[in-house]
Amino acid sequence: RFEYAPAPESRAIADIKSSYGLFVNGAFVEATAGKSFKTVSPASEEVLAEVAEAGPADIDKAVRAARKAFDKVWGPMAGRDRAKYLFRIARLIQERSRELAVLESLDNGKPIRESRDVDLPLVAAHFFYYAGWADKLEYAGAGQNPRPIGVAGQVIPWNFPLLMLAWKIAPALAAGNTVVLKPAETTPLTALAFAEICQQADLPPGVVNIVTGAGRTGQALVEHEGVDKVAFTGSTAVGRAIAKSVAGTQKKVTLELGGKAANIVFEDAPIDQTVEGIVNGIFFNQGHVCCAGSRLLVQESVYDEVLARLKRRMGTLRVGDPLDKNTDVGAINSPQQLAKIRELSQVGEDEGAERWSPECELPQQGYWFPPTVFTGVSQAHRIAREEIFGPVLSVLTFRTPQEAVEKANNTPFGLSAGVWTDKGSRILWMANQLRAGVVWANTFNRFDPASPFGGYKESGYGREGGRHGLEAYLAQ
Ligand code: TXE
Repeated sequence: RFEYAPAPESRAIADIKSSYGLFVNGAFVEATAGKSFKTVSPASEEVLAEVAEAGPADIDKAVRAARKAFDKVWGPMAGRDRAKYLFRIARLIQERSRELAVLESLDNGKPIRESRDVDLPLVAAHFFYYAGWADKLEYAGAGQNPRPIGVAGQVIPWNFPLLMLAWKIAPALAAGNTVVLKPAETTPLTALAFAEICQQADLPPGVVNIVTGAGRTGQALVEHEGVDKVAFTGSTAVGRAIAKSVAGTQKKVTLELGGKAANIVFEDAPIDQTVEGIVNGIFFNQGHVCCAGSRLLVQESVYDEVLARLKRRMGTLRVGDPLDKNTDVGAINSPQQLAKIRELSQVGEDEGAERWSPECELPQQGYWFPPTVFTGVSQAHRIAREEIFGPVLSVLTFRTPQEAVEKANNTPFGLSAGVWTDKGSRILWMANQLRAGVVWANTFNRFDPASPFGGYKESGYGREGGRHGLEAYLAQ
């Protein structure tokens, strides 16, 4: 084993305060009812900070501030001037990226190598990309004279806290909307650091408001009558509840929900690259990824070889301290998520699938789950149908391309899929057959601000990213 271990990234650089207020109308304020909650590092269970919990009165203030900023400043502003603010925000994110990466890894549990090399560069890239659109909206597909919708109420999850914020805020602002955003209750810190960046960038007060809290805060936000557009990323159950609660109102809605992606390996696939892609597909970000390649479909003729190599590679993954630059798999974000992963893994065993994990020592403190693979999985098994949202892979087999397509599409979700083959014509055929918003070929979990992302079926509706991502923030 490779034993070189550089010093962990210093947590001091994150400069965490002991308590945080809400960010409303350009300033940090206390919650009206004085309530707060704690955010905890999932790797150590240490309390990182006390964070204000927004109630209905705070949501009302934030939505009013957003409305005023929309009517008086941001809506009427020329696109080229909005672009200047977005470029400034993008550059500030780059300047503060080391600090933000450490903060993200502490609050979320993800390996620093991922927050530093994947999340933060993509966060900045989204602001740069949408800054470029702000003065070119007539090409965004909403007619010659595109208009913003108004106040956007945005609710995001905990798996990519700052990146989900960028996916939501950058296109909304570029199109001329103002925003009230609620980060997830287990990962509020980078959204609050982003609020400081808005101040540094001299963004007019009220254009961005950050309201922290749990589900009921999110519910109060999406149900507020001053919100014109709702954007949600999270569980299918909550997405469904939100769709119901806004039905019959004028609010526009986009939902990005769960997934159960098939990662499909044909016998002619380049084996080394494929095994790396399988590992990246399911163990990246501890599998807390809506488009994770959680169902591996392997052509029978190469099953033994793929499984042997996959297990060998899994044995080299390092699970542990998110701030250690050698860590491959970090901490599970919360005890609730850990309980869900444990429960579904137990169901997998009970239903007769065979469970395997490499030997690995898990830390005593914190929330951990080893990289796990289930073989002998059939389509009826719950671990082949339900989103586990953890480092757990279910393996199925197929003989023909047609069978691969049928199995891949046999899911209530339709967010993403992967195809591994040497044959170009097969990639195109598969991409057309698969009911998934994104189909990767000979790669997985690759993102680009210019590419639209979103699902079919229970994975939600609407697209984020690219020109399509702007349409959701423009009045038709
Ligand atoms: O999600 P929730 P949870 C899936 C994944 C995971 C499961 C549960 O399978 O195991 O969902 O995760 C806010 N009105 N995904 O419980 O509850 C909440 O505060 C308005 C997939 O964390 O959906 C948080 O900010 N908002 C997914 C956000 O919704 C409400 C990412 C997401 O939390 C609300 C996350 C309500 N009634 C989980 N209730 C993906 N697509 O990437 C909660 N919230």
